[in-house]
Amino acid sequence: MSCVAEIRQAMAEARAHTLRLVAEVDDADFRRQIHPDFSPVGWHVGHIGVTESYWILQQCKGEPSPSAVYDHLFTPTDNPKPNRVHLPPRAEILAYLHTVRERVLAFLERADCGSNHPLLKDASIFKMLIQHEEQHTETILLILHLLAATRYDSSPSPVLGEGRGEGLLLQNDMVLVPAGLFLMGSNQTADTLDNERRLPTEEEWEKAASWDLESYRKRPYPWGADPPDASTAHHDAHSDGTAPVGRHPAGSSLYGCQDMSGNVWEWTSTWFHPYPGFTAYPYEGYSVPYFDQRHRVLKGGSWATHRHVLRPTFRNWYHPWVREIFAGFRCATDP
Ligand code: AVJ
Ligand code: FE
Repeated sequence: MSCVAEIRQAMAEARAHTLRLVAEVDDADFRRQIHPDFSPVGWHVGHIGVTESYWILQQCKGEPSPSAVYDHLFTPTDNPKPNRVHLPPRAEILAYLHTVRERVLAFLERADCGSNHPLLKDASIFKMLIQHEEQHTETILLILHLLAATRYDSSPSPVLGEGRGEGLLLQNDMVLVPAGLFLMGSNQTADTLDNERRLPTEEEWEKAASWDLESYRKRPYPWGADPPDASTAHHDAHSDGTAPVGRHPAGSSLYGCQDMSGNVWEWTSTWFHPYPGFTAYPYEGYSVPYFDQRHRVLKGGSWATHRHVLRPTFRNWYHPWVREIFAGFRCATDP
């Protein structure tokens, strides 16, 4: 299996990242709940291991769980947040993580990416687990920031007051992003998470017509009869109406917008909802419970987002009142 080396490498990178962050935390902070919305660092560490064990050792390999106690402690639906301060010793959690990883790697060496097994096909479940760990490392990092803020005076420095940004902002004006078509979501099944996958049909375009500007009420070329003009050309569309389409919510770097990814997550006005044709993967609980009209989508990724998770189609989500994540706003308006 040719993908093994790449997966092994990415897993090692994610784990090194996790362990490097955890090494900075003392034992008291490891189990401290610094904020009611966020679990202790140590809980995230155990949860990373239990998730890996569940999907690879139990679901793929068919082995019994190495620890029913850990399963209970570190499965979010089994253990409510306020209770997550009651953790085993750090060394024990780290040893558990190591044991699980050794067994997972042994399985990976013999795994068949060409298999039709829904979890193993194209190494999907391994790719999901790498992104799972990296999402938790971003959360661990924000918890480290909250912990540090209790120790140091975090009130704004006077130099950050008035006038800041005048020399920094290269461009303060609004940028006109002409209406146009783009591919929303992804059909790269193995590399993405369930909520960003999309394969709508021509029929769905018609249902979605109410979203759009007057000029896009018609089906896009080449589905519709009219030839495209420059701004609507959509060269990737399949004429059979199976290509994904959408209206961009915020703009595009092509038109002079800056810092579109990797600085702070951008809050959008979009409720986290399923794209047409949504299928839960690898389990209902990953996205479905959050399609509740109470979570907003964030796009782009922050400075703390690992490249395994950084891509234009990635959809993050939080309750709109959450202030501790590495997020900001991009101002946008209709012309
Ligand atoms: C998408 C970052 C909000 O951390 O709760 C991790 C990702 N899902 N384990 C979260 C996730 C299951 C999720 N966020
Ligand atoms: Fe998780």
